Amino acid sequence: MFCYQCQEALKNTGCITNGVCGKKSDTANLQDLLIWILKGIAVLEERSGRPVSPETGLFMVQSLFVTITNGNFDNASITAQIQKALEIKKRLLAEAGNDGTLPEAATWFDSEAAFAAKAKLVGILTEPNEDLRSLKELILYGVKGLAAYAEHAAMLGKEDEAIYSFVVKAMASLTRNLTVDELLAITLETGEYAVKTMALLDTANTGAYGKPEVTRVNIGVRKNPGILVSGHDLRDLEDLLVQTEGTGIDVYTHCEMLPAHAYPAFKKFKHLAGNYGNAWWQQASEFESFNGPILMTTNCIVPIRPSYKDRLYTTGMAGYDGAVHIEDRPKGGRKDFTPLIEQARSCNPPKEIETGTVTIGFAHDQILALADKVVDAVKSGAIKRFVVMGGCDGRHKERSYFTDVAKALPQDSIILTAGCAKYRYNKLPLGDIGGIPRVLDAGQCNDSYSLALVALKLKEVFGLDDINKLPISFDIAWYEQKAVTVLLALLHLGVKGIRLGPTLPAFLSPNVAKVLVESFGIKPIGSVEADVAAMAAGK
Ligand code: FSO
Ligand code: SF4
Repeated sequence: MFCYQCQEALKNTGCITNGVCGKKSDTANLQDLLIWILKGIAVLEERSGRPVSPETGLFMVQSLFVTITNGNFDNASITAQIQKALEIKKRLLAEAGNDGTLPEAATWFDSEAAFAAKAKLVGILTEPNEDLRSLKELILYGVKGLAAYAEHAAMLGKEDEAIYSFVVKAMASLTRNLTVDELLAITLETGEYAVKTMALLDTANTGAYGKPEVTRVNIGVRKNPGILVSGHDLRDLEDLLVQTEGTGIDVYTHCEMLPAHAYPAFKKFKHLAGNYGNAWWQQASEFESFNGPILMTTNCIVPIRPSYKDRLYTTGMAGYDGAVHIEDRPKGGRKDFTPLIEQARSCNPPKEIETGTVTIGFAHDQILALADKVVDAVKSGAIKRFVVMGGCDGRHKERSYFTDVAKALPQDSIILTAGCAKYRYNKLPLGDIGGIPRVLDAGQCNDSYSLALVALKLKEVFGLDDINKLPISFDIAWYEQKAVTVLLALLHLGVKGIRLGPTLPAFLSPNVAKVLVESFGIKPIGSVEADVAAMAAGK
């Protein structure tokens, strides 16, 4: 195996025997094979000349989602996805015909017994040129992230053929001998479609569940047994809340599911009891003390401890060998969460690990409702700077940087956040500025879209011609491919000078990193003191 798609890549170079995330080499190889076949499907789909069908589009994004960091560790489900991919490819190839110019990714077929051997020949390192490999992987990871968001939107009935077509175009392009400039152009286009996909998911979420409202969420526990829901899929939470209503079982959110509490449709469920725990990487001890069943709707899963192995369930694109997988919902129906509900009845209530509340729900409508107040505060000098500190959390010790920056930022600065990165500072007593909390949490990582809308609105209100003239600094924490998508979205929107940490991606070759530095001013995080001083000075 060779994998360097996330921030925890071994020695910031790449995982080669086992993933730091817990991914085994056979799983990594199967994921590589799936990606390679998807590239072949994309080439054939392009040849068809017709719009990408919702079936193929959804299959592409779901398959990409399967390969995201920490999402699916289950060889059987990845193998099943490869089988489906080969069936789709067979149909497309029969239609297109093989004129001898197709890449092998489009024409290769074999039985399951041959998957492991073939997988070893089609991984990341098959592109020998380090810069082309770097750009191709940057595009692939951006596409993986937006695929995850497109999948969530599809589960809520919102799909966009233009996004599926872009996924096909981008994946097909990865089979071609393109130049650095051509790949850079697709990289930037990935950012454009990242914005479109986050906008689509925003519409899907708010259309289904209403506009997020400012909400205080309990982080303690009640006395009933509970079910804990983690990951990003709001539709799964909905199905579970409906099925647990009136059962005496409470439902708690974990990590990226916290923002669900801000949606009016979920507030109606009185047994949605609170948020339990912190960012994904702390799940092992938190899942242990939760005592009840846990539902992982997406990444990030960490290798499961025996103490809760029989309580952990996956669904959707998530998977873990040995964990029960809740099957997809039938058309027009709901997923069946009976196994979790039955198990919860005999479980102890969660053990309390924290008490108090966190305040959430500052998505674009809520922040824009505060716009007059915010603008006045900026004009009066009460707010001197906004610092966008969204993204992902992770287990590296260096990530204490983000807590320390939050603490060290001057009292006249506001932190805008989204994604699980917030757990580094969302429980700190940072106070408010004239009633505006100093940490405004827009929601999940995909709700970084909200932060972009707010920036664009402020640019308009202040009559500026460039987003970079706003008093906003970007200090982004990244971990996996959705953060790559968010980063490319920000670049597409013209944001310059983003600080990125805790390390720059291993998949950026020195030359590609240089281009990003020179064209967009991307820089690695530095020391807390230096960065806080630089941001306060507008740098
Ligand atoms: Fe975090 Fe994991 Fe949301 Fe990611 S839980 S790390 S960027 O999956 O998607 O923020
Ligand atoms: Fe390593 Fe990250 Fe790949 Fe896991 S996803 S194998 S930790 S680079």
